[in-house]
Amino acid sequence: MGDGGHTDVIVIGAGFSGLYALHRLRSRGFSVQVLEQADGVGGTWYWNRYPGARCDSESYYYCYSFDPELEQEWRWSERYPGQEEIRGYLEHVADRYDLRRDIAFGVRVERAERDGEGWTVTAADGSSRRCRWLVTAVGCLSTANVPDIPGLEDFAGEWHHTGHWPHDGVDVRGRRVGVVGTGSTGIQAIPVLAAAAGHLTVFQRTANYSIPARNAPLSEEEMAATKADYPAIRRVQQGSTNGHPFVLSDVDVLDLPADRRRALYEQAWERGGLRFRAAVKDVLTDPEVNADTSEFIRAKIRETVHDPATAELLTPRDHPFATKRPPIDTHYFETYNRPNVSLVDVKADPIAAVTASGLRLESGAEHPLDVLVFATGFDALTGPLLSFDIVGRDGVSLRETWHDGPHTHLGLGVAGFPDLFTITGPGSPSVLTNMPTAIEQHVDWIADLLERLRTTGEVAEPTPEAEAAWAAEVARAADATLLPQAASSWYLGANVPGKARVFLPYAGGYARYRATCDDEAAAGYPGFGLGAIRTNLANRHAV
Ligand code: NA7
Repeated sequence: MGDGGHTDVIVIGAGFSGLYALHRLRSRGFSVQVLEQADGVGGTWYWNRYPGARCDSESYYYCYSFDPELEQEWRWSERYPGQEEIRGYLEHVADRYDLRRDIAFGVRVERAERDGEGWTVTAADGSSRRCRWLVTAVGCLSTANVPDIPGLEDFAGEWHHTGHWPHDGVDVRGRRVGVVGTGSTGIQAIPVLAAAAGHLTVFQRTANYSIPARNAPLSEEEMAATKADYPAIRRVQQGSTNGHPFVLSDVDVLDLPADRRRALYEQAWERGGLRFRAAVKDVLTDPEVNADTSEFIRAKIRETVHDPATAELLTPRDHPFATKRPPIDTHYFETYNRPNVSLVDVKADPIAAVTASGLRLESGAEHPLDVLVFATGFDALTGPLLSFDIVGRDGVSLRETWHDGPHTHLGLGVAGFPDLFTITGPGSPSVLTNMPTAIEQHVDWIADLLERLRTTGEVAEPTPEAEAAWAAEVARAADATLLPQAASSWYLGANVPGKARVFLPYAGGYARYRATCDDEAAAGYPGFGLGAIRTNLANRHAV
């Protein structure tokens, strides 16, 4: 196919990041083309349509903050937004800011190659487009991880990964359903599937901590109070560790007498959601505090699940609370009290094969199934960037460059890949924060840098020294927490066989990260090979 044109910027992806990048860059006078493989906007929220799909951040702050009018006009219906509502919100944003005219849907990028002073982007349909600056907005959790289990092709029933759920749903009524995986996704889907299925079998490898979400409809009064308070809410988010609008507790739980400590935990449990973690100071840095909190949650599991053997199997003992992504749920543990739900320990007796009629374990035990659901997660952070070819300066691919693990400067750019910017790339706080907050910060920062590049004609490319220093800081920040203790966590890339074990997101906190990015900009972007602006211009004139 012929030439698809030339724009200042090509943005790959039309989820939260891509939509905002288009809006922000266009408002700064750049011509922008967004390429999106789906036939609609939404990114993660376009694809993840599994039953119970819902955000763990609360709706009033899992949204854009760039336009106060948008904040005032949108009405969220529940404490946590469901998938359809988030997709509706993003469609509204696309319409409201007239974004669709610069988005090409159904275009799957296969290759992006550095080409002279710009990039050539080639799609699966053979079309190619050129730009000066390439911005990836491909998300962190968009490359499905389907385990390589022998025999899957022989399964006579239907199987689905939760991240590619059929758009017209899956009828599980009266059928025998199996779910593999008890991460955030499995924990959301299991109660909803159990309510409809004839029988649900959960194949659990690792027991997980989960906190009740306490989802509920939002009243007019609550919504009005939030809308009146938005400027203050946004200020708290900007100064926070995780981009959430709540302040972390300053109470040392271990100094409290037993009854007050218990009351603190109970109150946090009642409030529910990710606020539970925020109520326990140092829970991610102090092993003793974490052990105490973990024990509280284990006791809750025992209280909730009637059958003691099932309760024990559901009790996490191999990693501290919140060192893997902490799920939140609606009646997850209660679901195991249903007569149509059974739990199978596939750590003790691993899955050996998929057969025509179901799953077979290593012991030879057979579990007949009509529907098999893989809630087995994603090749996180690097997967989306390596799912197509990005070829930089000197013909070197990103895949080769990151063979031993990703290295970036600030999660925003990669040495050897001039004028490429990676929104929420590895090494940025991304998945450890409220994503829209992290995304807006990245896009605004990139937009400022592009304005400078447009004026000066410079090329931005991280220096190897800056990357090495940032890698050291990412490792230091992770090591200052208990996070690396969860050996099988996707934060470490450990969920994908053969993937390099590197702690992927930046755990130093959103506010600290933002300040680091601001310092980089104020210094004239030295980590991106640029100098103080006056020196550069003088050099250019001298030439
Ligand atoms: P996760 O958090 O990666 O969870 C995947 C689950 O699937 C987890 O329980 C895994 O067990 C399990 N798993 C993966 N492969 C297998 C095999 N081969 N056999 C048995 N069990 C397996 O993905 P989610 O989709 O739940 O969540 C991802 C993020 O999306 C979430 O954190 C939110 O940010 C949104 P394991 O723990 O590895 O033993």
